[in-house]
Amino acid sequence: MRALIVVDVQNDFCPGGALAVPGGDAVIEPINRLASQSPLVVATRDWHPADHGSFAEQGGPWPVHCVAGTPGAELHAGIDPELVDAVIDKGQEVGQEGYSGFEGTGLERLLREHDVDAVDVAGLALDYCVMATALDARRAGLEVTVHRGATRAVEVQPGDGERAVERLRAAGVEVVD
Ligand code: VGL
Ligand code: ZN
Repeated sequence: MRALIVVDVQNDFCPGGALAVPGGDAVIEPINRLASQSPLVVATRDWHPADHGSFAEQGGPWPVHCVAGTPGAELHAGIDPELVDAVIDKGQEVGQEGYSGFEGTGLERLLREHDVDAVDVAGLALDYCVMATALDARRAGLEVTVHRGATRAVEVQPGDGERAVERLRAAGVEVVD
């Protein structure tokens, strides 16, 4: 059985959000298309406490973003909620980055319960949470396909998106357009 993992398509990662990924909202249409063809769709949310260690005011690298329960942490309204079967929140521990949807969550168990052996991965951001989630899916022994056209990279450093693709391929992840 296949599943689609929709990574962090939240208001704060889309244009106008606190940690906007350039062109972040361009992933919505292709994701809805993938989701409409997928038997199981799991959406992850970055879901941080207000004093999360990744925030600049705590000495971390990022502006405050995706604080649990705030509008910025909601899934973008363009993602068709009818197509989403489950939502997995991550990054809830102050001291854990929580880039991967598998880190400290019930995602692996959920996939096993549904006999998932292959996952499609899309969403935001390619060079952080999409990459970390896809790499962990490989480590969990799943067949993994990242749909690049349904992702966008933050590119803190130019080229980070391309480097993420190289790392993914080196780990045995299939990266398609
Ligand atoms: C993400 C930076 C900080 C992501 C999450 O979803 O890629 N990036 N938190
Ligand atoms: Zn975060």
